Amino acid sequence: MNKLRGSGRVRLSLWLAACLLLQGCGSSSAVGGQAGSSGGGTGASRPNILVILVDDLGYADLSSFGSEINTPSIDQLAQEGRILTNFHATPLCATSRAELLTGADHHLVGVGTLPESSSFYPPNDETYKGELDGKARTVAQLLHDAGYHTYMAGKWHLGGGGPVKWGFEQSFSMDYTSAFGNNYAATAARSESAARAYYENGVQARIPDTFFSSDYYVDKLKSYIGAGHGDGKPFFAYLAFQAVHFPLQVPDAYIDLYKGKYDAGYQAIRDARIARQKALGIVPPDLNPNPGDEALMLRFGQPGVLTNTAWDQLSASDQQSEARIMEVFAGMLTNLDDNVGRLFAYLKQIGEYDNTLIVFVSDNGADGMGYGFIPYVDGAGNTDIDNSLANYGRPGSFIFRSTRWAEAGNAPLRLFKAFTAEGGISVPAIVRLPRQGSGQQPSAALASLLDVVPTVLAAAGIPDPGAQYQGHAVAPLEGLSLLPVLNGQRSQVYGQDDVIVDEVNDIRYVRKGPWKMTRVVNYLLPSAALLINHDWQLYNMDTDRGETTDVAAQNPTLVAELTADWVAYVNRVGVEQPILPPLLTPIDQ
Ligand SMILES: [Ca+2]
Repeated sequence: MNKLRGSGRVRLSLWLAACLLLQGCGSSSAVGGQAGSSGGGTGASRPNILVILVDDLGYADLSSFGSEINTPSIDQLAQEGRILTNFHATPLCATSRAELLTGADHHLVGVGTLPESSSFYPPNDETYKGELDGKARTVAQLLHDAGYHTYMAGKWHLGGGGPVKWGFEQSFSMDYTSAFGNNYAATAARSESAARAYYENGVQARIPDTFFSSDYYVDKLKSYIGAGHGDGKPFFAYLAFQAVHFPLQVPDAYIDLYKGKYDAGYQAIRDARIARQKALGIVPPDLNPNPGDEALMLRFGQPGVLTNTAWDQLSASDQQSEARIMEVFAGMLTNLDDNVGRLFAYLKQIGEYDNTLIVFVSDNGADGMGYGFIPYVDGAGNTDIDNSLANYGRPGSFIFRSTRWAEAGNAPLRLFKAFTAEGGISVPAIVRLPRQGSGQQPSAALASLLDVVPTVLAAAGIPDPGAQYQGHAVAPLEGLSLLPVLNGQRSQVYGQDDVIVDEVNDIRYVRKGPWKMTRVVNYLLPSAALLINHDWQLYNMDTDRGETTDVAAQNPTLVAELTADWVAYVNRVGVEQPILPPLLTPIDQ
């Protein structure tokens, strides 16, 4: 057992403050629309539905979105289907999963905040427990009722008794409230502190010593699909990878695939991604990238650099560490892609691939904080993590991308996960319709996770289920089906007067037409009051998706209008102010 170097008390307090505010404190720590004409159907022709959710995958991390990382199976999906370049999630994990599965605003289904930050809200406040509540109704329940098999493998993070309580007839999941965990099986020789329990169909499961999360989840999903295959029922399968959330880990077969690829540093990688994005049509050729030099966020985790430092200002050893972290990340993503390919190959083998609607999406932008988080096994700052350079990505390590790598992950957008800047909420999204074999040009239609359930139901031929379920009131669907856009019948999902609003832990934004009003707060300010009173910023998304020029001061009438939209949202969904503890000054100031 190693004691981490540095100021354990302050580091621990920072971690506690940040993770309580944001997300991701594991319990093992001692400190605790309208349907289009095609795609729908009834009876035997009903399509299977596969939703693949990646955790913390950035806007620019897939090669089809401009990355240098090899993701050929996902790229093939994009070539057959359609890339959505203007697709939005919430800025954090659980809130996005609530919207993906229920089609309702996350506040209205018990997930106003994450399970980890429910303590910032009054006890027993149903809106803020961070778990699906009695107002929730999942797409799995609706599809199961309609005669679908329903399967899930992966990260749940919505509490509420887990997938077995929410319409999944077969499920394998990491414990129901955890945001992350060791991707390997914990053994006496490996890290116990990041280990999680796993549950299969509601019963705690024993995982093999050979467990690696992405490999195992796909194996499980294949076994579920195979067991139900041939009885005439279509399936709904939800594959929710732990990858590529921290800890960044990958089996040895992938760990050196990208050796030396990141030695040129953050800016070179980010610039190259932006150039490819423009060539691929992911972003307009005249887009002005966010400069990516904001000092809003200091990263305080180890290993890795502690600030928003430029590459050439890093020490040689920090460069070596940072490059290795990104090599591991890239290998982890290629492993995930290989697993996606294995699942596709299996669906083709059993003759089901062509009749499957496939939705691929991330739950939020690339993570750039790390939360200063190292799992501790006792209250004295002791850990069993081995973060020696040679062990990065291997069992027992616990590493994360730094701020600068996250900016590259979200190129050309501003900031990263946990912000309502575009880098936190713009996510890669790909949809392949059943029998679609030749892709279309990327769609820039504004869309969000709230649109997935309406799209799935429309494809399955299930009418809008309204605001009642099994005799009680539930939150109705809020989004629209994407099928008209995916079918090429329409170019936009939403009109210029439609308003889209979100809030998590007092982080917020309002979208209407080309306008986006948002607040970018610094969680590490010493005073929580500064966090709450931060000013709105205003950007024109049509001309400035890089969020480079705040035009709020020049548009007071517009700010007032969007503020009224915000207040209406607060009243509609019951937004409450979090009760924030005093935050601490970063350790390197
Ligand atoms: Ca996430």
